[in-house]
Amino acid sequence: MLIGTNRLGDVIPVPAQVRPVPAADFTIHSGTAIRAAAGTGAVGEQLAEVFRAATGFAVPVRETAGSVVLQLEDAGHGDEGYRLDITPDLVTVCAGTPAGLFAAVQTLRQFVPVAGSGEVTLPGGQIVDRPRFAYRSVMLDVARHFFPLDEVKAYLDAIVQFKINHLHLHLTDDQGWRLEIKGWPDLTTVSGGPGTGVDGAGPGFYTAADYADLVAYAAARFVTIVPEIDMPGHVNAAQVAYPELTADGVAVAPRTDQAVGYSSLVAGKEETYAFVEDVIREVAALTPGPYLHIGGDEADATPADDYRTFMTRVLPLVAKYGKSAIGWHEMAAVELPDSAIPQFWRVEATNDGVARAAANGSKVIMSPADRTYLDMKYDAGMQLGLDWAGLVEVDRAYGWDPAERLPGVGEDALLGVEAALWSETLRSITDVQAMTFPRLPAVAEIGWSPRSSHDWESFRRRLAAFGPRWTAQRISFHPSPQIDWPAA
Ligand code: TNX
Repeated sequence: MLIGTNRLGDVIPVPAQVRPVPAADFTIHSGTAIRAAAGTGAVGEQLAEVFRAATGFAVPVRETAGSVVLQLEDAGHGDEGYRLDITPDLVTVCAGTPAGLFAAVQTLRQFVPVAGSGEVTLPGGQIVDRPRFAYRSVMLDVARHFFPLDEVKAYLDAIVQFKINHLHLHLTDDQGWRLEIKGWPDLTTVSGGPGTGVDGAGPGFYTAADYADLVAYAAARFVTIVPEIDMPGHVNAAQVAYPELTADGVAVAPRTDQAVGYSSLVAGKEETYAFVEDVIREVAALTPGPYLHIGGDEADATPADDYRTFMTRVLPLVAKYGKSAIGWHEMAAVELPDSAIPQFWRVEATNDGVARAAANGSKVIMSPADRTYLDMKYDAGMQLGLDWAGLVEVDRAYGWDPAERLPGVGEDALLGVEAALWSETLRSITDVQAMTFPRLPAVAEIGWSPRSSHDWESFRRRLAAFGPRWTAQRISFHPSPQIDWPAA
C-alpha cells in the first residue's frame, strides 16, 4: 500500500483552514466509487481520472452510491470555496458551485501520486477553503513566439493544479498577430505566417475555431480566457498587413527584433476606429468571459493627447460589445469608467494613475514585474529570460503582498494577481514550463491563500514535493537552489 507522503496541510496554495485528524485516513481501494450528485458528474469524472491514474483501479462515477461524495450545497462557500471531510469510511466534498468542487479536486490531487498502482491513502481531517482574490491568472505571450493549441492546452492543465482561474493570451504585438479576424484576414495570413515572431522563429495563429476550442477546453477546467489585443502601441504586425493603419498609408516592414515603443495606431484617423471596432466586436463574440484586454502599454510613439483621444474612443467600444476592459496600467492616465481594470506591471513603488482609478472605484490587477514576471531570469547564469526588472528567484515571487504593493490600492481595490510570461527569449513549451515552474505556485499562493498563512519556510517545504510530481507529469521546471528538492 502506498501511504500518501503528504499531510493534510501540504497543499499549494495552502488552504484557508486545515484540521488534520491523523487517525482518520481514508484508503482508496479496488472497490472505491465516486458518488457525484446531479450537476457534479463532470467534476466527478475529473476526480475519478486522478484516482484511476494513481491506483489503476476502475473508480466508477455514479449518482447513487460511493464512498467519495461530491455535492453542491448552499452554505456560504462562495464562488470557488469548498469543504473537504476525509474520514476512514467517507470522503465528502461540498461546494456551492462546480468550480468549488473543481478547486477541491485540485487539493485532493496533491495527496495522491501522479501515476501508480494499488491502494493509496488520503490524510484524515477537514479542509475549509476559499480564495482571497477572485482573479488568479497567468499571461502567455503567443505573439513574440506562437504556441500551438495542444501546447496551450497542456499548459492550462499544468496551471490549474494551482487553482489559477484565468489565462490571459497576449495575442498581438509588433512581431505577430495570432488570432484570425474574419473581416481583416491579412492580419493572420500575413502577420501570423512564416517569418513572424522574434527572430522569425515563432510563426502561427489560431483560427476562430481553434480559439473556440481553447475557450471550451478552458471552461471545462473553470478557466476564463482573457484575450488581449494590444493597442495603440505594439501594432507593427497589424500595420504590415494593413498599411491604411499607418499615418501616411505607406506599408511598414515586418519586424522581428525585441524593441518596443515604436509603432502606433493613428488617433486622428477614422480608419483606426473602423478597424478597432471590427476587431473588438469579433473578439468579444468569440469570448464568453467578461473581459477584453486592450493592452495600452509602452505607447511611446503615441503622443499623450492622442493616447487620451484613442482610449476615450476605444473604452466605450469594449463596453458596447458587452465586455469589461482590462488594460496595462498606462491606461489609467486617462479618466477611466469604473468598469475598466488597470493592470499594474512596473517596478516603481507608487503609481498615481492606478491609485486614482482605485479611488474612483476601479478594480486593479497586480503584476509587478520584479515579483510576478515569469520571463525574468531566476539567476544571472540563465540563458533564458530577461533581467530588466531584476532577477526573480522563488523567494522574490513569494515574498510580497499585493495589498501593500501600491499606496492607495488596498485589499478591497484588488481584483487579483497575474503572473506574466513574455516570450521574446522562449522557443519551446519546455522553455515556457521552466520559466513558469516553480515560480507560478508562489504567485498562485499569494492570490489564493489568506495573507496570515504566508510563510516562506512552509512554502518552500511544500514546494519541494512538486519536483517529483512535475517529473512524473513530464513538466520541465527550474531546479532552484532555494528549494530542497527530494533526491530523484
Ligand atoms: C514590457 S510588461 C512589456 C512587454 C515586454 C516585457 C518583457 C508590458 C506591459 N510590456 O512588451 O515583452 O516588458 O519583460
